[in-house]
Amino acid sequence: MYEPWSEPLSNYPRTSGKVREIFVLPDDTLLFVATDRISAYDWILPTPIPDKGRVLSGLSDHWFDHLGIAHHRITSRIDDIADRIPALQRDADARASLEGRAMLVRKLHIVPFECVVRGYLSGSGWREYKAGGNVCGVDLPQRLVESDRLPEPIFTPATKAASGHDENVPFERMAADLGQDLAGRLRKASLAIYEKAAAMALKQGLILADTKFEWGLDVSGDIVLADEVLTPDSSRYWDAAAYRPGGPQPSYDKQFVRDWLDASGWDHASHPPSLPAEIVQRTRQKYVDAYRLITGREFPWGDAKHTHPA
Ligand code: Q0N
Repeated sequence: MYEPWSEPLSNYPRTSGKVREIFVLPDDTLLFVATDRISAYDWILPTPIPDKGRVLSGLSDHWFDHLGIAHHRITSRIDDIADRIPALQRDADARASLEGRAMLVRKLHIVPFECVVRGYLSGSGWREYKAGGNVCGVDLPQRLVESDRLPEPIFTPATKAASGHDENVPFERMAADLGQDLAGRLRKASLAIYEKAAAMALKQGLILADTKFEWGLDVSGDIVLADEVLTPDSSRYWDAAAYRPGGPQPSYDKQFVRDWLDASGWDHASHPPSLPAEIVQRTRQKYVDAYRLITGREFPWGDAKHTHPA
């Protein structure tokens, strides 16, 4: 995929994630770029989903605007970003391709735990519960079924595995590493944000089953919300009208992709196949729908050129 923003940023140190790029600017701020790459079954698919990065970046912006909590964003405005990057001032194509998907953020000391909050029993939480009746040391009632709502949201931290899957750990492990005070502040703030976001999502017909926060510390030692927040990539959103506990729930955003891959005969071991245009467009529409439901606003990067492919 050709990305016009890549060349003008090529002089800055870069860290590539699965679906995003982070550049370190000379003033030690970071430029986050949310790409249109999509993952499924731990693979990056060869076919991007147009505007996926803008949807996710716009959702992070929305939550940073409304959560009322300290966060790492400095600006998402492309003109403010270009003010700090000389090569962008001379390259309108690069600016256009970055707009809506780039966020300038403060460099923080990132806390080396994923701060996961679960309101429902799914994914690794369900697997742990089935095996041992608890999740990250939190005891749960007996006879819960997959995707059940929990009696109350639980905090289930995980360590960041360098490659592959994060490892769920007891809160006591996090507290031993970080200190009781910091671990307690992170748990309290993570649970509070989840509660607020889940209530807002439910009013719009979406269940926020779980979500993963990444926190940093500023120079004063205050906790600051980092990374992307409450996006479909960092969270499980389910359609409330279709919710049926007792089995896995369809993923709001990626279900067309997973269903098509399942039917394609792909073995999950070799490189994944390209997606057909129809699957791409239906998946894009799910992301755009999620943006509208969650923010209450239309996605500002229109549909026309995508819903009627040439
Ligand atoms: C940062 N990532 C990738 C670990 C890494 N505000 C920040 N300051 C300094 N560093 C980072 C941020 C942010 N956000 C974030 N790398 C550096 C995100 N994660 C993904 C999961 O594992």
